[in-house]
Amino acid sequence: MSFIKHCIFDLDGVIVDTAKFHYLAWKRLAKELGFELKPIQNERLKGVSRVQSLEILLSIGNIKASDAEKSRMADQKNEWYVQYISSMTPKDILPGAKEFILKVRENGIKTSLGSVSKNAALILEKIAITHLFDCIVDGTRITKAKPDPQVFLISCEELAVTPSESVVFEDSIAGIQAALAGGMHSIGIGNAKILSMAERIIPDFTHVDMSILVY
Ligand code: B16
Ligand code: MG
Repeated sequence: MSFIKHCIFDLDGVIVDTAKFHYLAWKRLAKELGFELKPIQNERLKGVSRVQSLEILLSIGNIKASDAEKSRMADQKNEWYVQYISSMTPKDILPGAKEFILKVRENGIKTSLGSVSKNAALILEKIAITHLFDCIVDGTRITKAKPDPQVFLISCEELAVTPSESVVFEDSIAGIQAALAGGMHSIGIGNAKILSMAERIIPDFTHVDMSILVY
């Protein structure tokens, strides 16, 4: 039996439901470009960087664009997204998530944020939980987005824990792939069919206790 020393939490879709705002903004951009972005297609955009998400969106719509046009589209999407998240408050934290993070900390386990979002600091500030993380790694600190494990490996290194002593909580396929590639344990949050490659899967943080951290 081994105990986890470090929990890494993804942000979008794990601590807050900003995944729905990303979807709304990408869907709005797709509509402007003349096609519909379906929820199942949107799964491919989750967890990957803004630039990669745009490339996937354009390939879904079969649309060619110059670098300047792509940059304008990404800026426009982010403008809409920032508008959507601007009204967030601590009430937007997903059920049980803050309580679980607090319990993890009470048990002497380190906590990190592992998000590829460049808006992560703004969101953490809005929901007032910045102080609950020993290490924050976001889109401004990485050169490679999920499924590359860099976003999770940085916190392991900074907190001097091994990947095998760490567990990643993720809602995206790319994020689970990143945890597997980095040698961390993985717990999928959400749909078991979509996240089938995760080691363990829970629907959300309600009714979860510390026993989930025993391997
Ligand atoms: P931004 P996470 C990711 O955050 C989202 O899941 C993904 O859909 C988004 O494209 C990415 O952040 C970049 O976000 O445009 O705000 O920089 O899930 O890693 O917390
Ligand atoms: Mg996510």
